[in-house]
Amino acid sequence: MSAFAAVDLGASSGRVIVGDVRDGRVVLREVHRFPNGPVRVDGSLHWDARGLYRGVLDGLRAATDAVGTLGGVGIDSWAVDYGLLDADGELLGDPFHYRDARTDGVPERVFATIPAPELYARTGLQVQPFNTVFQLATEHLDGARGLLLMPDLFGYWLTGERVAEVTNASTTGLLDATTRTWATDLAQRLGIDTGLLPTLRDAGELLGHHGSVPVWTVGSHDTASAVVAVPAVSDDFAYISCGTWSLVGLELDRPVLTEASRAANFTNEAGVDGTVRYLRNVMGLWVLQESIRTWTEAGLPADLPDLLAAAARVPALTTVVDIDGPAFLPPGDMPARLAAEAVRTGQRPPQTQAETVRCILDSLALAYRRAVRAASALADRDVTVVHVVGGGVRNELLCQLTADATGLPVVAGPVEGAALGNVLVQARAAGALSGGLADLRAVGARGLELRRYEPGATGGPTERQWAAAAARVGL
Ligand code: LFR
Repeated sequence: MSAFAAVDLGASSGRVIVGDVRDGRVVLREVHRFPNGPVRVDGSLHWDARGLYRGVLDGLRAATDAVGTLGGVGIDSWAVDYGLLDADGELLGDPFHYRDARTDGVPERVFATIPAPELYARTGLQVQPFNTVFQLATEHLDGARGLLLMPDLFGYWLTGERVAEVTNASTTGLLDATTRTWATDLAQRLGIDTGLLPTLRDAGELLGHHGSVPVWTVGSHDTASAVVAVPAVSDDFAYISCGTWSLVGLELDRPVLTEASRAANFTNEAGVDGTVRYLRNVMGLWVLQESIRTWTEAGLPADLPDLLAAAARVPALTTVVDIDGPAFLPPGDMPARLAAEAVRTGQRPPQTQAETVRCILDSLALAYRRAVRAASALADRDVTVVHVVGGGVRNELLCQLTADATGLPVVAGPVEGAALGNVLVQARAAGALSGGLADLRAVGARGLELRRYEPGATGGPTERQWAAAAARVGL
C-alpha cells in the first residue's frame, strides 16, 4: 500500500501521477494525461467538469492497472472556481472559468459594500477579478444549495462527501486569514447564503472512499501542494511555482495583513500544516502558451524548444512589459498585446517570434525580481535562495534569467511539484511517512535531480541593467 495517486488538474492539462513511497523516497510515474482548457458556451468561458471527471476516472483505472492496490487518492487543482449543486446534489451547469469576463468591474461593486482595506484585513487575499467572492457577486444563486470548489467537487463525486479543504478555501475571499474559518459575516453583508459553504477540512485527513480506496484531503489548491514539494533545506527561501501562473513568495507562519502588503497586492493563502503562502500572482507561462496558440492558429511554426533557443540569441532586455497588466489576463493574441504595450511605454515592439518570446521571459524575470524583493521586505524575512518548481523548471533560459534578475541562486526542480506535494501529504495521512513539512521535504528531495543556476553565470544583464529595465515599465 505504498503507492498513492495524485490527481493534479491544471488549466491546460489534467494528470494522474502515481507516487511510490518506499525506502524514504518517492518515485513518481505519470499514468494518464488529458487536455483541459476553456469551453466557450454562449460567449462565456466554462470548464467541462464532467469531461474532466472522466479523465480522473480513466487515470485512476490506469493507476490501479500500473500498481495494483492504491494506498490512496488525493486531488488538487487550480483555485477559486466552483460548481453549484441543487437540492438533490446535482451540478447546476458547468462551472465558470476564472478567465471569463463576467467579473469585470465587480470588485469595485463589492468594495462599495465592504471597503477593500477591510476585506484585506480579514481575508488577507490579493485582489484578482476572479476571486470566488467576486464571481459569487455576479452569480444567480437561486436554486443553489451547495458550493464546491473544483477539487472538492471531484472529491464529492468520488466519495459522496462534501467539504471545503482549507488551502483552496483560502482563495475564495470568504475565509478569515487569521482564524482559518469562514468569514460568514462578510458573506452575509454581500448577500451570499452562508448555507452554501461546506464544512472546512484540513489537508491530510480521510475524506472517504472510492470503492475500497481511501481518498485523502491534500493541499487541494495546486500551489499549496507545490509548496509542500519545494526541496528547501533552510527557512530563508523564496519559491516560484511556475506553470500557467507563476506564484512567487514565501512560506510564513502568520499572515501579513498590513496596508503596505495590500498595496503591493500580496496574498496570504493557507498552506499545509497551518503555514501561510505569502505570495504574488505573476502572469506566468500563460502569455507564452497563448502566443504559441496564436502562432499555431496562424500557421506559423511554433515549436517551444526552437523558440527558446532563438530567444536565447536575442539581446537581453530589449523590450520589457509589466507582464501582470490586466491586458494579459484574458485569452487572446498575446504577441499583438505585447507589441501594443511596448508602443505604449515608448519601446520598440518585438519584431520576430524570437523577440516576442525574449520579451516574455525577460518580463517574467523582472516580475519575479520585484515579487521576491517585495515579499522579503514586506514580511521582513531574508531570502538567500529561490526555488523554482513546476513546468518552468524545464525552461533553462527562464531559470538563468531568474537568478540574474533576483541576484540569488536558483534551485530548479521538481517539475511535477504539485503531484509530489500531493503524494507526500497522502503518504503521511496514511501513516507511510511522518513528521512536519521539513521531514516531508527531505523525503521528496531524495529522489530529485535538482539544477542550480548562479546569478551572472552566463554573463547576463547586470543589476544596474535590470533596475533600468524595471524603471522603464514602472516596476
Ligand atoms: C495556479 C493557480 C493559482 C491561482 C490560479 C487561478 O494553478 O491555482 O494559484 O491564483 O491558478 O485559480
